[in-house]
Amino acid sequence: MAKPITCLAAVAWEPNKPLVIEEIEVAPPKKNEVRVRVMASSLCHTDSYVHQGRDPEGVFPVILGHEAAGVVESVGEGTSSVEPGDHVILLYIPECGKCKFCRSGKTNLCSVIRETQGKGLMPDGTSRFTCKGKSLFHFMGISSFSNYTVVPEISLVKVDRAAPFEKICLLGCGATTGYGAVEKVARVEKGAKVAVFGCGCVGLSVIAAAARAGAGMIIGVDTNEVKREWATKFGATHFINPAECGEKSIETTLIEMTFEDGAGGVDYSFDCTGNVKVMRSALEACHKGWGQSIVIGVAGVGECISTLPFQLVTGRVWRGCAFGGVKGRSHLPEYVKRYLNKELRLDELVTTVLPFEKVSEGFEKMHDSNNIKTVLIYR
Ligand code: NAD
Ligand code: DAO
Ligand code: ZN
Repeated sequence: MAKPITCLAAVAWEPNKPLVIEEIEVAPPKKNEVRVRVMASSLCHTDSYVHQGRDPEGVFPVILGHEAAGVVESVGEGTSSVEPGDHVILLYIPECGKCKFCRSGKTNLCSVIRETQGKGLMPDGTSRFTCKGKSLFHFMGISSFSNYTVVPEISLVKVDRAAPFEKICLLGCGATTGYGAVEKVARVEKGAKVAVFGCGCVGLSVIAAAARAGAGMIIGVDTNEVKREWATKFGATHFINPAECGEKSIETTLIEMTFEDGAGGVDYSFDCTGNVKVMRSALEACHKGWGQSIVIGVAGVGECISTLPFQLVTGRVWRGCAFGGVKGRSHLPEYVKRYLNKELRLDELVTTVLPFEKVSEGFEKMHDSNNIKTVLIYR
């Protein structure tokens, strides 16, 4: 029978106050739960957004972190898909395989633990974390800024042991989101014309996936000039900094660049910025009759998107996806294999590696325009 573990975690006691490395207690996993030793966790904007108190549904005190890989330490009763020692990636979108959403075959948005996960609790409505006599909330069902965490069995997936934790943690969110959006949502075909707005980890993964799909034209768009070289390195055939467009809008520029047989516009566009104005440009840069724009970026709470309805009446399609439409337990083992076979690019996306205790420095690094991904390594 597993016992409580005492370990270190970065605790966000209050919004917008520095994270504090504290000694915490992690309770044993209950029925259908797994306790995981976190080995690597990368930083994502959602961690920072919630930490800053910008999500009104964010609860504190909390252990943040949701993009992670580790080793199974112990399993609760009834757990059958993993055992101690297995290497796993943690999943903020679980996959139960049984709920209405999983059974539909139309979405990856498994909803069986949605309510408790959204409240920062495990499915039984309680927390597994305690610090100084206080219960701490879980985050996105993961809480990886801790040496140990407990997650439902449906919120992790066993992967090949040959894969390095400090790279495959990116498959827990950013990289998978980009690849999935191209392959599972848009289904970009050979020769297609693609525009990618925002060339961070997500946008670069979109570019790499579009290149792999054989897209004929891949146009990276970013306001940060540094991203020209990054986009090109990942497979963009063109790059535009909107500042270069002068009086013209970025959408007009893209329509002109792709003009052929009397009409212009891209077959697929992807918003990887989270800026609602950019989302509109991305839609309006699409080809009349069939162009699809995929919203990936997460906008600020309460922000709305808009366009003229005529844009949709004339056949452009606005879609969105979370985690690239990828079903974690069904699809991620294959993504890990593809990484090991050098068919999926993760290595170059990791620009900073820090010991876990320097997580606050990692948050600072997110503002550095040369930084793509910061990975925390755990001892
Ligand atoms: P990032 O900050 O590393 O990259 C964003 C890029 O957009 C930067 O290079 C920035 O210079 C560029 N940018 C900003 N404003 C722009 C503008 N007006 N025009 C063109 N480019 C502009 O972020 P990331 O980690 O790549 O994530 C991208 C977005 O995707 C974020 O909003 C993130 O929250 C979201 N996200 C969504 C999912 C999902 O499942 N839907 C998953 C992960 C991340
Ligand atoms: O099922 O209602 C639901 C919500 C599922 C999670 C959606 C996540 C959206 C994007 C995440 C951003 C980056 C971590
Ligand atoms: Zn489900």
